[in-house]
Amino acid sequence: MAKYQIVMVRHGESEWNKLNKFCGWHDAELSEQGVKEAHAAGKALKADKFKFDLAHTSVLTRANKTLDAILQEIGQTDIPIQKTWRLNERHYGGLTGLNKAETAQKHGEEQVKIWRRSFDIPPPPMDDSNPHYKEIVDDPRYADGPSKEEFPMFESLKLTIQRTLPYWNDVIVPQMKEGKKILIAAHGNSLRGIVKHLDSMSDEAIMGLNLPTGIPFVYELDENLKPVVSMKFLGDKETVRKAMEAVAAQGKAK
Ligand code: DG2
Repeated sequence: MAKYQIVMVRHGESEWNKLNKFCGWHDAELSEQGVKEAHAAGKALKADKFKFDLAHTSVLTRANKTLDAILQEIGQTDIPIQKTWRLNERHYGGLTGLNKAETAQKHGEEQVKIWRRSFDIPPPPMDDSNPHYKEIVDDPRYADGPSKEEFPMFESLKLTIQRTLPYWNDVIVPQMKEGKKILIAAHGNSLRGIVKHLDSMSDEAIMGLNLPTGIPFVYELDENLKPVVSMKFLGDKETVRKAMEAVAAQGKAK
């Protein structure tokens, strides 16, 4: 029997999703379409009468603004919001700022698929020759963490999970156990990490999961935090399937 319920959503389309660029820790804004998706996500939650006690998000604008739009739509702009770098997108290292299709033309679609979806093969590291290096390492939002030692220069999904799961286990799970209704607005890969954990997906199975932007999904968990209902999207099946396929296709050479 389900004891807990939690809702997650990947942010709406960002300006860099639209340009098909590897984004990672670059702080892209939501595109116009992304703002619409975020409001539509809020409307879908409202239609299903969802209410939350608190919300978690990353420190990146695209996730923060998605959350704000949702809370506006459901009339809950007053609930506590906890922001953490641990829910950030994976750090895309030296790929940050590159166009995904052009990268596939240059290195092959197979290599881009490995960089985007393999569990433990990381992208090349970011170094100070990357035009986005300084903007990320000097960003004051990271003054309170990650520490210099933990500050990533690249992340595989495995490394992303290693910094996201402690937050899930130490912060989110205890709140759920107190009976709090929680919404998480985060990113394609930080959420894939949580999904992999909840559904005990194998390293191979997670490669096939592409999360659409701006479509909330629900988990219902039993008392041992095992899913009774997994990844139930608030959207019709066909729309969700097409949106997932479109995300997978971003790594094609065009
Ligand atoms: C995308 C995910 O992150 O890219 O960093 O480019 O969720 O913040 O838009 P998000 C990025 P893929 O892993 O799907 O290529």
